[in-house]
Amino acid sequence: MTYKDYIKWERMPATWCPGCSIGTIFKSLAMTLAKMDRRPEEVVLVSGIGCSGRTAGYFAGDSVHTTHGRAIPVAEGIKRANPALTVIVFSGDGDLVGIGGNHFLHASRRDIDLTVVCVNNGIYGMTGGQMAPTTPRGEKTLTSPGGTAFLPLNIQAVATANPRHFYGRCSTYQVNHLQKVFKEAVSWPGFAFVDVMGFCIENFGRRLGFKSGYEMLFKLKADYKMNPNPAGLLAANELGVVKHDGPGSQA
Ligand SMILES: Cc1ncc(C[n+]2csc(CCOP(=O)(O)OP(=O)(O)O)c2C)c(N)n1
Ligand SMILES: [Mg+2]
Repeated sequence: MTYKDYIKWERMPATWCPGCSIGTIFKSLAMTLAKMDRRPEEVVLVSGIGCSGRTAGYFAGDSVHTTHGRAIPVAEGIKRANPALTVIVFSGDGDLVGIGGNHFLHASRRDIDLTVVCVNNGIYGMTGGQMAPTTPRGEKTLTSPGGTAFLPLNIQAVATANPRHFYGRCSTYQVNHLQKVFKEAVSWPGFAFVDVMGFCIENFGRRLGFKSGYEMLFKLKADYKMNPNPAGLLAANELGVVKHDGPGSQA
């Protein structure tokens, strides 16, 4: 198995803009699955709507491209119907914690055995770069030209509110760490949320003054530090894993 076995090459090139972070994140997931020797037919990939949601169409195994915000409940249905499958949700921040936020709350509360990969580019990318619940305060977007007034949703706090939890924060820059956390999340027997700091050059970065995706990648390098052993929660600028494998909500 190599990462190439998980990608529908006949559909390439992808619709993603040059310099987008989604391809790196998808390739990292494919590399992880190859290393874990999970064959494509053992995996189902479920996406919502958005640029990140297009991934379902490029996965060379069974996949579902659901409606906006509904990837998690569809994935739960698949997992319940066939618990032997590895079910992975791969979608955007707007999709998973904006419109789909209620499903995130309750699937994590019920500790459904899913891996959720959230491409966190801080924006509604596909629709032109509107402010999302993940947009950092003060940043200019299509719908907040003077800078957003609001703090972003604390995804880590929501994910770790449950006694049993797995929350990973990764970045598109640190791909070895990203693959390590993907492996841990896929192996975790319960709800695992991986918040991947990505970026959108065309509908967000240019408005902020970046000239290329490459520049945004190096901003991620500068902004985030690795914390291999967090004592409690990760600080806002830290990458790592926060997990607790105590009794789940069903125990
Ligand atoms: C019910 C519904 N509401 C709104 C939309 C319009 N819409 C399409 S994609 C999207 C945002 C996607 O943002 P995100 O999930 O962050 O993905 P990205 O494009 O940034 O990867 C929205 C609001 C829709 N398709 N369906
Ligand atoms: Mg987004």
